[in-house]
Amino acid sequence: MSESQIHAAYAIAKERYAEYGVDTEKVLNQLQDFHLSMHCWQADDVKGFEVQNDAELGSGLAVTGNCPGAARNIDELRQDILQAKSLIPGSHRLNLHEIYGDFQGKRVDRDEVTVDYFQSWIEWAKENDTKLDFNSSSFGHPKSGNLTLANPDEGLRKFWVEHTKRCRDIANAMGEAQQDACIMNLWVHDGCKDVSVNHALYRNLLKQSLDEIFEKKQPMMKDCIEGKVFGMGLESFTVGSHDFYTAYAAKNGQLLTIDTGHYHPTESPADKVSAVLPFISELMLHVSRPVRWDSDHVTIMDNTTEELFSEIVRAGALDRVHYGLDFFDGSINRIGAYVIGSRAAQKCMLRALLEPQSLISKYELAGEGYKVLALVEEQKSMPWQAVYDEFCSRNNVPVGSAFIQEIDNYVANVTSKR
Ligand code: RNT
Ligand code: ZN
Repeated sequence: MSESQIHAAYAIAKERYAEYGVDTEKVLNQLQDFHLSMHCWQADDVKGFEVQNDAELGSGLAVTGNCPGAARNIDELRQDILQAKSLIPGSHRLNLHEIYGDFQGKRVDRDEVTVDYFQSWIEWAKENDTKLDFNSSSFGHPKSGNLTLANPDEGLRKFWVEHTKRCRDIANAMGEAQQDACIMNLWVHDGCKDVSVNHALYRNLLKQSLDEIFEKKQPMMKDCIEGKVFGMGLESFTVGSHDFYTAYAAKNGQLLTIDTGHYHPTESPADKVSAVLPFISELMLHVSRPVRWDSDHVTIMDNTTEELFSEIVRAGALDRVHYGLDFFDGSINRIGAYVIGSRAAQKCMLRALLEPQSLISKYELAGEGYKVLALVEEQKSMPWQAVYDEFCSRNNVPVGSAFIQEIDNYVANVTSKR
């Protein structure tokens, strides 16, 4: 499609939305202000750069697929992230896990990590106009086992408490350097494979660990806590369940992370937005795609993601949500995975923003149910895609599937040589 065709299609879309009282120029500005936190771990199948670490990923997580070209070191990962970003409209953050430190060939255990190992990331982020978010890493380590922060072995529990405290220091330093709070996510896999009777013990231990971890005030970072239904190999019980963290966050003021892959298949992550926002100040999202289980497939425009973003917009909560991605598919081109997943998330947000909310709301409050249904249905076939094309064009990134050619070139020139 030529530039003039893109603009012509947009002009028509603009008029059609205006008929419903929706200002597409305002929406384009809102979309420009919608920043994803791109997870670094799609680039290398969650391996990270620890020198000592040849442990399996484990801890309830699994990556499948062996598409060639994965990033093998920090330089390759940075190059891949920049390549992906060049194909995604807008400006986006980068979400690092602790295992992605710049360890320079040194063995640094998880309870020894300091901001020194993230200095080069802070500089890289500044040079590339990118803000950083952060995660403590409890998986893929000889001490990971089935229990970390909820471990009855005091030595092991303290090891992971120390790790997580240090991660908060690092996140705070990142926040200071970028003059914008760094969002640090805490997820631990702790759970049981089979029938177990000490659930209360584990949950009290997790609470105790969290109390210790969050004791220190860290003004330039925000803590978020992420629950889950189950992990592979830990199918029967999860210490940090959604209820546990919702209660903890509501009581203690942390952010709650909603990972779209972490609920029962018929449970709606979208429905949680308006349920928890009266009690929880802000949310972090992990936008993912569970296929039959928490498989972390690449985000697409599915009902879950569309409904989730619509609920955020309808709740007037755009400024109370942080939008992290969390998928890792090793079976397809990894840059392609970033571009498809990020664009899909943006499209879901765009459609949510284009909804003529005040009109529909008026009908609903007047008891005119069929009009609500009619308008919500009608939105599905409105020309939102012309608005997205215009957004890509204004951001100087390929429109539509034209990014495929760019990725092919990158494979030919870069990743095929790895
Ligand atoms: C695991 C959680 C967690 C991880 C990342 C790597 O089920 O979703 O967020 O995917 O931290
Ligand atoms: Zn997650």
